[in-house]
Amino acid sequence: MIENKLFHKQPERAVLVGLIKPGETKEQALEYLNELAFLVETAGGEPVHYFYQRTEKPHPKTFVGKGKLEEIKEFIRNNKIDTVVFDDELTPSQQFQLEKELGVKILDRTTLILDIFAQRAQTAHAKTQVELAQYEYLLPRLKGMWTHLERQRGGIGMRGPGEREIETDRRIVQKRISDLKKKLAKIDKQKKTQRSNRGKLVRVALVGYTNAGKSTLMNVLAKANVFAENKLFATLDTKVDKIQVGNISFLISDTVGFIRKLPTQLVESFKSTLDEIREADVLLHVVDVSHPDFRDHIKTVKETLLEIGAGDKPVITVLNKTDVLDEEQKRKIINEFSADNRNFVMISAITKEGLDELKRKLYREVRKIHVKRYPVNDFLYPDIENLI
Ligand SMILES: Nc1nc2c(ncn2[C@@H]2O[C@H](COP(=O)(O)OP(=O)(O)OP(=O)(O)O)[C@@H](O)[C@H]2O)c(=O)[nH]1
Ligand SMILES: [Mg+2]
Repeated sequence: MIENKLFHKQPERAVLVGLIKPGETKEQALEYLNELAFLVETAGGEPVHYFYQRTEKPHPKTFVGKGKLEEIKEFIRNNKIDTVVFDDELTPSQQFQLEKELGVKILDRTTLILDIFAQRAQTAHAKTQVELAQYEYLLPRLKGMWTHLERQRGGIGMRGPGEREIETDRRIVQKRISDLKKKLAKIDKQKKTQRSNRGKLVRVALVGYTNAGKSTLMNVLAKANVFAENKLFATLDTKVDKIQVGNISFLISDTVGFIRKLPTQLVESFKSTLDEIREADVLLHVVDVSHPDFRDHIKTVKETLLEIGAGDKPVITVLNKTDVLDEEQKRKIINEFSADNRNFVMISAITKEGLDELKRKLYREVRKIHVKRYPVNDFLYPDIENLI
C-alpha cells in the first residue's frame, strides 16, 4: 500500500468513468475499467463505482453525455465521492467543465499514471523524467484548474516526485520545465556514455506490459535483487546485469513496463530509459498469460515497441505465470501460439517451470549475434543441450 499520509488519512473515494467505443464489447470495456481501478488503487485511492457509456467518441465538452453526467452527479451526492477518474486523457476545457459541473476533483488516466510514476521514482534520473512529463502535461491546463476547490485537497494528481506538491504557478512551471530539460539533457549524456562503455557485449532487454513479471524473471535469471510487487509500475529505473548462459556472457536489462494509452509526455521524457530497449539486440517479451486481457496486452506492447523504434528486433515471447493456469488452458495457449509461428516459451518465474527451455532459446538468439560480433570457430559454441 502506497502511503498517502501527507494529504489524506482516508483513501480518496473515486468513481471511474469509461466509454464503450464502436467495435468494443461491454466485457472489454469492463476489463479496461478494472485496469483503471488497479491504477487508482496503486495511486492510493479507493475505486467505489464504475460508469460507462456506449458512444462513438467522447462528448467534446463533458466527455459523457448530459444524461450520464446527471447520473454521476447524483451518485457523487449520495456516496461521499472525492474524485472522478476518466479512462482517457481529457482536454483542458473538458477538465474545466467537468470540474464545474461535478464539484469534485477530476482526474484523467494520464494524470493518474503520471502520479504513480511520481511516487515510484527513486533515482534523480527517474524523478527528473517524471517531473518534466508532469509539468508538460500540466502547463496547458493551469488556467482555471480546480479553481473553486482550492489546492488544499492535494492527493492523487497533485504529487510530484519525493512527495512534493506540484507547482501550479504558470511562470514558475515554465521556468521549471526549462531547468528540468537542461538537467535531463545532462543525465542523458552521461547515460549514453555509460551505455557505450559496455562495449560489444550482446544486450537483451526484458519488455512487456506492467505487472507481467519482468523484474521477477530478472531476479531469477540474473540473481539480481530488483523490486517486484503486485502493483502497477513497480519498476521505473533500468537495471542492467551481466549473466552467463552456457558459455556466453551477455547483458540483461529490466526496465519500465508498458500500458494501454501510455501518456505521450512520458514516452518523450523517458527517452533515455527507453533507449535501453531501442539499443538491445534481443527482446524478451514477458506476458502475464493468467491475465484475461493478455492478448490485448501483447498488442499494446508491440505497438509501443514500434512507436519507440524497436519494432524490428528478434523477440522471444515469454508466456509467464503458467502456474496459475490449468492443463486445458495451457494446451489452448500452446496451440494458439504454435499456429502463430511465434518464437515462444511458457514459464513460471515463481515455480521456475520452463526456465531451462527459456535459457536454451535465449542462448540460440544471443549466439546468432555473438558469432557475428566475434567471428570465431563454431566449435567454441557447443550444442546448448549439453550446457543447460
Ligand atoms: N503466480 C505468479 N505470479 C508471478 C509470476 N511472476 C511474477 N509474478 C507476480 O506478478 C507481480 C508483478 O511482478 P513484477 O516482476 O513486479 O512485474 P513487472 O513486469 O516487473 O512489473 P512493472 O515493474 O510494474 O512493470 C508480482 O506480484 C509477482 O510476484 C509467476 O510466474 N507466477
Ligand atoms: Mg518491474
